[in-house]
Amino acid sequence: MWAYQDKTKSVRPITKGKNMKKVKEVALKVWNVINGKDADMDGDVDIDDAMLKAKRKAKKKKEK
Ligand SMILES: [Ca+2]
Repeated sequence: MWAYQDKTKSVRPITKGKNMKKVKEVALKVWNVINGKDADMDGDVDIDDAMLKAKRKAKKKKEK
């Protein structure tokens, strides 16, 4: 009885939740790259992306 309860109560929802979390994380990272938030594509939106975007903007202005 106890073993059965443990299986249905904890094992399935935990694995399902972890997978969903990973899928959401990956989807968010891909989305950030697509819409330009993650400029250096390292998976994080931080100051490095802002710096890279500023550099790209400066370069574009110079070329024109
Ligand atoms: Ca980044």
